Amino acid sequence: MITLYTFGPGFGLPDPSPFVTKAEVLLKMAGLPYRADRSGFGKAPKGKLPYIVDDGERIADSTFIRWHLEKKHGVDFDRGLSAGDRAVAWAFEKMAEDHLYWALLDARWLDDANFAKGPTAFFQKVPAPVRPIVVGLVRRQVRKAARAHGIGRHSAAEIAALATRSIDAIADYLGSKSYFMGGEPTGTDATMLAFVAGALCPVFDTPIRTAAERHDNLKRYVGRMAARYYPDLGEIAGCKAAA
Ligand SMILES: N[C@@H](CCC(=O)N[C@@H](CS)C(=O)NCC(=O)O)C(=O)O
Repeated sequence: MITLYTFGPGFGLPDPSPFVTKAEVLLKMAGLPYRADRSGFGKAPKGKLPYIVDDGERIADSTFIRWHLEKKHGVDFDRGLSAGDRAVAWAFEKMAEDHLYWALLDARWLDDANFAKGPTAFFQKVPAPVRPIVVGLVRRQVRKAARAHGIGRHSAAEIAALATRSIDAIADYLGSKSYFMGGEPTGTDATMLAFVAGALCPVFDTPIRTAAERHDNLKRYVGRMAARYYPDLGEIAGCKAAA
């Protein structure tokens, strides 16, 4: 049985981490039995979640998890897609993971009001007397990482403009299709659900959410994906599960 290391559901999302959500949806798409374990962060091979343990083998990073499932378990998440479609899918995926993600991180962690409504909960287990110090340290690390990435060098308005462009691109490409690449789900839907739901998350007040809420097709898409992969949750990011 595969073990998927997660943070656990939060903020109305299957997991606060879009990368964990992506990995979980891929496991669900593959139809492979797995169990979720919330105790793995301290032992994460790359210091990040998700990672999986499959038959004693540890695989870290959602993309390497995908490739592992494809190779070891013979899954083709993109079956039916042409080489050109696979290229488009990859490009959208990386836009979400390496661009939109940073705008979401900035909005959740570096905006004081959003931080207080969300990530602050991750520190509940830290003893109260040292909590403000730990919180300050971690937020400084996030700020430093965002600066190193580059997004952290922009103004709030500039970050909002970049993120909005990505959200609009996702909505425009999805268009009236049921799933991102067509009538049936493919691997990229795992990523798109994770990031679109993250953008729509009603816990946080962000320009990214405002941009996503302008697109009814994105809300319906999250509801459709919720119905298919998380029927037990009933809704994701406030979007009711509906086929
Ligand atoms: N490229 C990685 C990214 C994973 C990632 O950034 N995970 C974040 C949560 S969204 C994390 O664990 N961060 C903890 C940290 O950096 O200390 C993947 O695709 O899995």
